[in-house]
Amino acid sequence: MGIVNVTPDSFSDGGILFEPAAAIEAGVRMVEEGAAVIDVGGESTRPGATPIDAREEERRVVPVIKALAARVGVPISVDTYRATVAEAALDSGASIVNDISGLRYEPELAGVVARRGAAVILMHTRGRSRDMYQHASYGDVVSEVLDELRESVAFAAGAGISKGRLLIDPGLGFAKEAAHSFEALARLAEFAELGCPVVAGPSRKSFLTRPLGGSVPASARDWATAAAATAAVLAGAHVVRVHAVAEMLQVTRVADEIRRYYRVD
Ligand code: PMM
Repeated sequence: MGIVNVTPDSFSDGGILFEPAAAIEAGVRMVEEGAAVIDVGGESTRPGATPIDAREEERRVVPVIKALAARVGVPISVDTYRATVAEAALDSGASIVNDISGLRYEPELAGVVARRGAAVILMHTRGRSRDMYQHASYGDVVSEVLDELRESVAFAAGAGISKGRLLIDPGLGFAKEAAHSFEALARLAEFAELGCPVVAGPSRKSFLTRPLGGSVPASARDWATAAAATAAVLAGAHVVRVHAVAEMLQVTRVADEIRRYYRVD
C-alpha cells in the first residue's frame, strides 16, 4: 500500500505532496512501481499536527482520489476517521476506508462503510493524536491491542459490515512507546487470531530510530523501514503501508519468498 499524504505537515514526507498535482503524480508513480493499493490522507495524525475540519480534509482528498480513480487500476483507500469525508471519498472512486481509530472517533462511519459495501481497515490507537502517548501504558501490549481490535471488529460486524471486508492493523507508533511497537511487530502473527488480513504501517516512523542511537530524519529511515517491513511479512502481514514503494516492493517480495519455505511443524 503506497501512502499519498495530501497534507502540508506530514512527518514522513515533509508535506511535499500537498499540491494536488504532485499528490496525483506520486500516486500514479507508486502504482507503476507496483503498489497494489493507494492510501490517500488529508489530515496529519502526527502528534502536534494542526487539526483541520472535515470540509478542508474533503477539499484536500477528493480531487486526488477522483484523478487517481480515473488513472490507476488498483483500489484506492481514504485515510480518514470521518464519516462525511469517507462518504465523499467513496463517491469519488475510493473503495476502502482506512480508519486510524477502528471506528471509535465517529461510530457513524460504520454505517457509511456498511451501506456502501466498502472495505475498512480497523487500526488500533488510544486517545487522540495530541494525547496518545499518555495512553501508552500496557501490561501485555499484544493481548490488550487484540482485545481492543476485537471490539472494533464486533462493532463493525454489528453495523452490518461483512467480515470479508474487514482488515486490522495494530497501529505501530500510535499510543505506543517504541518498545510496544517493536513488540507488536515481533508478535504480529498473533493478530491472525481475529481472522482478518493484517496491515502493518512501520514506514519511516520514529520508533524505528530507537535502536539507531540518535535522531535520524524521516526521509533517511527507509533502511530501518525495510527491516520492519521484512519482519512484518515474515510474521504474516498481508499489507504493508509504505512511502518508498519501489524499494519496499523488493523488500516485501523477497520476504514473502522466504516465508514460502517456512516449515510448519
Ligand atoms: N500510520 C499513519 C497514518 N495512517 N493507517 C494505518 N492503517 N496504519 C498506520 O500505521 C498508519 C495509518 C501515520 O503515518 P503517515 O503520517 O506516514 O501517514
